[in-house]
Amino acid sequence: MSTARTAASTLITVAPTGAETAKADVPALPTTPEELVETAIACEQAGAALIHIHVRDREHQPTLDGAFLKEAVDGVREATDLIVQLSTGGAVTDPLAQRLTVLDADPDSCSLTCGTTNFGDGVFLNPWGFMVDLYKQAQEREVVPEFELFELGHVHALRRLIDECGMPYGGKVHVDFVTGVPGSMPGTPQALMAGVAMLPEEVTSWSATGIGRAHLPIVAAALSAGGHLRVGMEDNLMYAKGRPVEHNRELVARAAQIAEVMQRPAMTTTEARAMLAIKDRRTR
Ligand code: KMH
Ligand code: ZN
Repeated sequence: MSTARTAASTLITVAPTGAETAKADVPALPTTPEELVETAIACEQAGAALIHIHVRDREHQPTLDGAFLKEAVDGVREATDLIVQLSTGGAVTDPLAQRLTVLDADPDSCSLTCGTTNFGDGVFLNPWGFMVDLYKQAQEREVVPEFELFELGHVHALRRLIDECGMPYGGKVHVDFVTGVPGSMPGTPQALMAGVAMLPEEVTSWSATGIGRAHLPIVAAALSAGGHLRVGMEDNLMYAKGRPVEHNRELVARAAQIAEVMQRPAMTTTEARAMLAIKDRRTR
């Protein structure tokens, strides 16, 4: 593992909503534009520097409709200094062609999953041609991709992507290990460290998230190994045993607290923008 990748501070990404949880089951999930912006403001104050957004429609259903995406990007950008990242993964039922339209909403960053994976009872499709099309579109539009790695094979696919398509806009390569999805890479420090050991030299920073009960072990493992953190209700709905998350801010605040104790305090949005080479699209 390269020590050059270990930052003095910690990028905290918040993934507040996701596409899998129903609002009816978890009323605290931010699904309206107002709730999303309120969440973004609170999470920035608690230590987040990047927000990974999945948008819901007025019935609280996941959507990739361009108008809803643009509303979310503009709303969060106006109210905060957070790096605005749109999910291009959407829900497992979203067609690939529609997932390729996400960058029309002009985000700062986009997720780019490096291969197909089991996703609970479903399959999260990311064929090679889709990855290449999305990557080239991100390069052309100067959007910084975050490479999502659910499997060790995805690390190898990232190597192939860089070899065949070159470096991302800005010249930085940031990856996020998504661990603990049922049927995919387990949420264990051992699996995470295997992935970190395989990262291409071009990778300049990495973060990790653990789904469900893998949440805290992965926070601790990532911080110990020089990685950054992703937290939020997309990945984890329980703050502690028997205690549901009431607001995404709680997960961000706890991550910031642990990072502080580990002498790697939460990164400012300015530091995060520099680390990821984000193009400045802010209007205020
Ligand atoms: N909702 C999952 C099927 C991403 O945002 O790019 C995919 C996902 C990854 O959440
Ligand atoms: Zn996502």
